[in-house]
Amino acid sequence: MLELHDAEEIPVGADLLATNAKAALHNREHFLGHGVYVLNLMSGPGAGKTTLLERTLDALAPRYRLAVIEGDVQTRHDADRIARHGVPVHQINTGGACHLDARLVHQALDHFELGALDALIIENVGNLVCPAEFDLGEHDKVMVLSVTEGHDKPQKYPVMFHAARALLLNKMDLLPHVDFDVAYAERAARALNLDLEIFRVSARSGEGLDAWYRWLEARIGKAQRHLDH
Ligand SMILES: Nc1nc2c(ncn2[C@@H]2O[C@H](COP(=O)(O)OP(=O)(O)O)[C@@H](O)[C@H]2O)c(=O)[nH]1
Ligand SMILES: [Mg+2]
Repeated sequence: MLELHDAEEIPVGADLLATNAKAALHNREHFLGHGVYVLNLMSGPGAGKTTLLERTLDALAPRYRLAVIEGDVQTRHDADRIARHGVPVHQINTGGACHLDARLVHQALDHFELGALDALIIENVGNLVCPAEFDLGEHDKVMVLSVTEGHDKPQKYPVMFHAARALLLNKMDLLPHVDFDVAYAERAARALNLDLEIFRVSARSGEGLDAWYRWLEARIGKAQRHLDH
């Protein structure tokens, strides 16, 4: 029974990823062609992606032309939150899938004028497994892990931490109330990904966010310099 299941699943999965890789390549060509930096924001549900995004938009929107794609299984709650910050936003509902894929993102691009943007931020569906496996054509994947989720998550969900260029350790304001060993979590994450940039932040208090904004500005600047050459 198990063998039959495996034999059926593996080719389907491989085919799906190959199809996604082609669509991701196509997206990347669009992004590079228009000089727009694209970030794929990933975490488990409730880690604080939308809250961090709202603060980031307020901090960077005066200097950069930004837009957002929101991914959720259902509802447009997050798109409504983002729209209140005066930034163009499009909501994707996957209807059940636990991640965005490159084709869904490509369809969403029709709602934006890419050439008029400096950066596009994609908030992925809240999930610690699937999003990391689907390339969207983005420049960077950034992960959020909140201190309420437990410091063992890098070891339990290694693919996410391996794929990310930066990690936001969020909800630091709650640290006195939870048993979360920050040094342990950071060591475990860096064991999977030596070059991982880690920011200790609180989307509530604003702690640590300036360093995150500076990093993001540098990444946007680098993408724009590539266009100039
Ligand atoms: N205490 C605290 N709560 C936070 C922080 N960031 C987000 N939250 C709360 O966590 C919940 C989930 O946040 P949300 O941004 O919707 O998470 P998402 O599902 O990852 O987009 C909300 O109730 C937020 O107000 C933080 O830094 N500190
Ligand atoms: Mg959200």
